[in-house]
Amino acid sequence: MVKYNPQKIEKKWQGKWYNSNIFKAQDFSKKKKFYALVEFPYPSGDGLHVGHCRSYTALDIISRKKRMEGFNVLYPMGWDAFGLPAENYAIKMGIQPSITTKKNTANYKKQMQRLGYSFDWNREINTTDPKYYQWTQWIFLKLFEKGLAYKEKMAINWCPKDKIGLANEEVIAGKCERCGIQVQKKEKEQWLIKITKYADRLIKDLDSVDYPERVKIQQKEWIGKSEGAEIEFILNNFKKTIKVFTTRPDTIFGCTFLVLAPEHSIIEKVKNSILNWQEVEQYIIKTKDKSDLQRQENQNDKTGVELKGVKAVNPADKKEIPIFIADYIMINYGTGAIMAVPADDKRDEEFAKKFNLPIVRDYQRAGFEDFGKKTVQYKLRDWIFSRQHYWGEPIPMVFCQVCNWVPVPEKDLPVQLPKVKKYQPTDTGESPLAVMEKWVNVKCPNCGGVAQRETDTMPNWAGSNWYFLRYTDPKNSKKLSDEKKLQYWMPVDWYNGGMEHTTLHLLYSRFIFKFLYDIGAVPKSLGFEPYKKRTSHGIVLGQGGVKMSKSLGNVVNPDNVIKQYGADTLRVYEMFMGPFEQMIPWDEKGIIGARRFIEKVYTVCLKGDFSKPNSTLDIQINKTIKKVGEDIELMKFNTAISSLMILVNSFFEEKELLTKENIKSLLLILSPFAPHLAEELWERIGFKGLCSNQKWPQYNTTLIKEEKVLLIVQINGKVRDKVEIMADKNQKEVEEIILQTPKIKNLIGSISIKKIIFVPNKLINVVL
Ligand code: ANZ
Ligand code: ZN
Repeated sequence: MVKYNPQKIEKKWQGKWYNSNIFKAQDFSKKKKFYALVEFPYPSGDGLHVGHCRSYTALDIISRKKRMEGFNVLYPMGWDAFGLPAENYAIKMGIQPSITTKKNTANYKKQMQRLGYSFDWNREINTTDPKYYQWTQWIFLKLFEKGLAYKEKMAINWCPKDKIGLANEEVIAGKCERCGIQVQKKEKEQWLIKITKYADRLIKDLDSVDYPERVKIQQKEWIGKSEGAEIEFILNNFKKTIKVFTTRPDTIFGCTFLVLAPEHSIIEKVKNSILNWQEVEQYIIKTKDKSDLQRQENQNDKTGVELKGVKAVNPADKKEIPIFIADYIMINYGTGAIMAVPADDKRDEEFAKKFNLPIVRDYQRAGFEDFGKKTVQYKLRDWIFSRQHYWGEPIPMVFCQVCNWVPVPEKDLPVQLPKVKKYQPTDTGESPLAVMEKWVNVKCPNCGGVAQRETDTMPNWAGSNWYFLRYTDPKNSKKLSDEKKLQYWMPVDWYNGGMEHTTLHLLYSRFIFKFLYDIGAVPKSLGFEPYKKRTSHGIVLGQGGVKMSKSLGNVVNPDNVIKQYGADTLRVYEMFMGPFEQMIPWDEKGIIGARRFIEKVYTVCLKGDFSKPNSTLDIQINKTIKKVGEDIELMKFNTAISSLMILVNSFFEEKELLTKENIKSLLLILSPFAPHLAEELWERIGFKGLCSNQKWPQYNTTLIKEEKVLLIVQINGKVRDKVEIMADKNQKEVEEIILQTPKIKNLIGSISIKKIIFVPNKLINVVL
């Protein structure tokens, strides 16, 4: 027998698959469609990560099974290629980001093909391709046209060393992600997108999708809808009022002072009456250096300054109360001002204690609407859409002294990103594009006068907002995608991606889809949600359970694993390493185990002589077909593989009784996991066609009639109950059942369980 040689086998089958285009998704096929999506990667210089492989392998298995079940599957891949690393590399090495991107994407593609993924490469997209970002820009124009994109002066995160504006996600614990220096706040005009207008729909429509509960909760908390009231407090001696936002208007009689965010605009207006202005100004300046996170974290040690000489009147009891500024109040939530009720609010209580302010405990409760105007507040902010970076989509807007901001006419899209010599940001914090006079100076599209292009570019998220639509029609030059093709392919049936994108990409793209729906750019019949089902994989940690990172030198490169063990081994290992949604450390021993399993399959299939076609394995095979099929749908890949392992062990024991049909069944259900091996054995044993093109096997229901067993339940060795359960349940499943029965629940009460002894199909003993 020829030794198992994955390098040879895998290359051979990848060639056959990709040359014969068997993973091509057919537009308008009569078959039922299935759209499987994984988050497309940023092609970094480091290449594919074993963490990527977990997500891609999982949906590859699902896609392969769905094809075998007769679906017309769309499983596409592309590149989310704008972003900081390519720009940083350009700054360091002087190499055009477009050149590094090209090199990196080619490498990623090669790596993915080496893993045998069944992507339809005809539909490859790249967010940095002008033919793609033309439509990203088009969406921006539509947002502007509908009043959902606007420019406003805002405090942004500013790195004084790199002279660059940073997105929140680029600020790590208050420091610049690039150089580690303390980030400051700087006022800058920014483009914002009114995602807040969609806040309610983004909450409500979650009811109609199949997402993990924790994803729904995280999105709802992030949007942070809170119903409350706005109450006006009159400033004595001024013709002015301060509005506060409160969720507890009933506590107004307990309000003994007001607190404003240090940035509150009233301060400037009453400045001349503030007796301790110097002290107040000092505090305002100090606050500027703190990030929102630091302000919210530093909750135990409250700081603040009274605005001496200015007082407010509590509208409930008409008493005069002092006003403070303090950094625990955020300017961009509610009205940026609160009525402090130290008796009922912890933060206010701490503040009152520190500043010796009265705490009134037994006060009269007000009715919810006695002083209030009802309002709704959201934690969600409008989305800052400007970056002072080079490597992003140019924002297609022109500034004219006469006409103000004018959109670039649609026919002039794309606004191409010009090549620049220097990628360094400028001293003023403008993007590197600002110094490209030739590019910047244009005629006003409206009046023909002198005008300048917007030099800010879009954030990373812009290209991924709508990429799933482009896969349905990747080469369309007239529209972002053809209506009929959208109609056929959308919505995405199954989308897998990281938990870290729950409040970023996943929320942004749901919003943009709703917007495109509203303007009729996607067919109305599709409904409001782009993704029917969302799942999340747990990240892969380094050996020993620490995060994989370059500095620790524990990053596993899939290329090396493939070289040493083969792609099928890597695929099987990544799916076997643990429950899919859990974080799992990499384990070299586990890889070896996966390789042994693959070799066992190889040996048992080729050694069978099929001389005594008299199998006793039919029941187990049918059970395994059922189990593997169901487990794939539930993403219980690890238990699917373990039942395949058990089956292969039985094959070994019954070697001389194996039939060709037995082997055939095994190869069919193995092929989504280890597709190269399955193809090779399929061919060598003499079956016709490609294994990947076969029908998913049906199991024979009469053969696997579920048996029931009577299980004895003991506590501390004493028989306490007998329960009838399905045969072959594992310990965890049985525990779940018996610990829920009232009898056992009562007997255990709050006593802690020391251990559980389990004899399959017979007995479970709970030791307290
Ligand atoms: C009086 C009060 C009494 C409050 C009480 C709470 C409890 P959520 O639920 O998160 O919306 N608040 C309002 N604006 C704020 C801001 N800009 N920065 C910091 N805190 C702010 O919280 C709303 C409550 O948070 C509001 O209700 C206000 O304090 C505070 F027993 O008003 B409350
Ligand atoms: Zn003009």
